Amino acid sequence: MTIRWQSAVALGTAVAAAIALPQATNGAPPRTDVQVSVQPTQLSVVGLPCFPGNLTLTMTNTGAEDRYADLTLDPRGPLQLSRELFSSWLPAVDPDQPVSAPVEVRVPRDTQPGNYSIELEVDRSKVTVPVTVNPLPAKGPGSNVALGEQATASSTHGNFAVCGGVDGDHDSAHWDTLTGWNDGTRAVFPDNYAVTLAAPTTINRVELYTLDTAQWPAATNGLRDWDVQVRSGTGDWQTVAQVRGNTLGHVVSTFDPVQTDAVRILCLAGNGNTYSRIVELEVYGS
Ligand SMILES: [Ca+2]
Repeated sequence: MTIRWQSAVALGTAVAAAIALPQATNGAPPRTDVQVSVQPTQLSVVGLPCFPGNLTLTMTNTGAEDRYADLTLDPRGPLQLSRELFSSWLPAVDPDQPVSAPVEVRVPRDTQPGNYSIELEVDRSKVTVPVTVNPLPAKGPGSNVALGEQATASSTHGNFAVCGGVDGDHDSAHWDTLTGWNDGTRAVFPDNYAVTLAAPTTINRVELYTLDTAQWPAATNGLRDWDVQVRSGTGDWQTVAQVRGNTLGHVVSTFDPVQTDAVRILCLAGNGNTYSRIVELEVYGS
């Protein structure tokens, strides 16, 4: 069964945001004039490479003196952070001027599901961000084996995320929320978008969703010509299906069963001759 957007959200992203103030330790008043907030205040992640959790850290100097501050992040258990230190100069200005930085949270595929945390600390004042690691989605026969796996691309437009094409959301209506992949070389082809599978898998079908809305129809904005390719044991890419002259938002390519550890879309042309746009790439076995 395809995992759709709602469950993908539950797997990969998080709950409502709020402000977390530094807590006093040992009953003493807070020792810091740096206010820390984290959005969201807790995370839910899964051990798939393209489903990282994302936090935004914010420090605000609420005191009267300019200062420098170090926010340290201590991941507990198997959590892997894109940074474990956020340092910033914090001028004392009125109104207060918050300074923010993103943090990506990943867990290895074999992580034991359960509850973990990230401990944040500034001036010995601490904030705890609870992190729930969810079980991996079942990828049995008939499921989309590309879901959440590592995506790579020849280029990616700065407003987009390369993982958007394997995030479980194939609805073009969500395009503005960056749930798809858009290449970064306007009017230059070919481009390519690839996903590495968790293990060698026998597949026989690829479903590609390209941009297709009332405002941005596939016939003028979607992908037009592409090859579906699989990676061979020697690392070469072999074409297993070709699509030419497409004007639809959803195209199914079937081919003889082949075992492979990666699938690639070689994008040869886009309608409107602008960009390669993939809302979702799905890969299935027989
Ligand atoms: Ca998507």
